Amino acid sequence: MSITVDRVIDLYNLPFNKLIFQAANVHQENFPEGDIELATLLSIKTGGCPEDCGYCPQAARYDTGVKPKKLMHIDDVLTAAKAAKEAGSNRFCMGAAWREPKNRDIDKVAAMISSVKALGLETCATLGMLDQDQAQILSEAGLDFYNHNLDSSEDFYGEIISTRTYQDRLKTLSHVRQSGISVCCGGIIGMGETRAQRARLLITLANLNPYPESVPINHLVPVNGTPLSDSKGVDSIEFIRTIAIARIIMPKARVRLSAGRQELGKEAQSMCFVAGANSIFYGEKLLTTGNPDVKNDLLLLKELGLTIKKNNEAVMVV
Ligand code: SAM
Ligand code: DTB
Ligand code: SF4
Repeated sequence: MSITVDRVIDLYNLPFNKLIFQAANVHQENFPEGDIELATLLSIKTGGCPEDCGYCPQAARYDTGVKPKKLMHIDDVLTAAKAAKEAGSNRFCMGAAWREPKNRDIDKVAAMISSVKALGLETCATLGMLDQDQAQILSEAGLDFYNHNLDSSEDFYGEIISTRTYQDRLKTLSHVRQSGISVCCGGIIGMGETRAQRARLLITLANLNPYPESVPINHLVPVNGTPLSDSKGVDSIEFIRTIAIARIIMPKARVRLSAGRQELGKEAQSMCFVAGANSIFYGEKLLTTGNPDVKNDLLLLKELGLTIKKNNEAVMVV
């Protein structure tokens, strides 16, 4: 049965306590271990992107101070992946500032994926739009997840991106799904959208058939030089509500508390975990912007008595 706007708006309008209680129950039923998944990001190709995504520090057309860098050498990617594993990460996500990869890039990234997987890490990549053949090659290389976000609801999308359509994004998601790779797809909150538009993003995600296995909920990181640098974001309570609703309407997804954790503080992050977030980006850098340091993240998880996912088991943070 598809989820309706009215149902999601009703959830947003619940008293905060009731919403969080409902979300925490759904979380407990579907993830009895309650473990947190740690995913480390690496920007394997940085900046110089031809797209015009209004939030993005890597778009060539905005003066953000990001220095463009060519595709990394596989040895350097493996060094970073080993360090991530050593630090306790479970998943390694390789991101490239491309509109879409060229076929020769796909072969290089496929080699990186196989080697990262051989280290015993889950693999994820986010490389822009993919055609069916490219998705197939990545799948055969051992790619576990492909990240491609819808970013916003369809009716707000045109205000932030003009160089690729919502339909283009849905098409890539369908190629990923067809190739047998698990889907990682979410969006950004705090770009100036209304609550109804946030609700419509969540509904579109939940009504993908099946819904994504991983749902990153990013809080906009406002970057100087981008059109959204002065965006006022959203209040942390609205952000926590959004996480709770994602948990309720996509009960079995890993809901990732993604970009913007530095601004959230430990209490708001803890509320996100109570509301059903069970994954974070782990490591001092996202792609080009900062992320809380590993030491503080482990301290927070320990303080909360939360376990982390390691080789499909929940283990205590030491
Ligand atoms: N170029 C590829 C693409 O767009 O699909 C992959 C990399 S792109 C940086 C991945 C995602 O990062 C975007 O879809 C967006 O959701 C997120 N992102 C980028 N800049 C952000 C920002 N300033 N704040 C929050 N999320 C951001
Ligand atoms: C996602 O949803 N968020 C991550 C990941 N998928 C690739 C990226 C966040 C990027 C934040 C801005 C930056 O560091 O460049
Ligand atoms: Fe390019 Fe991706 Fe940034 Fe858009 S989000 S400008 S496609 S790197």
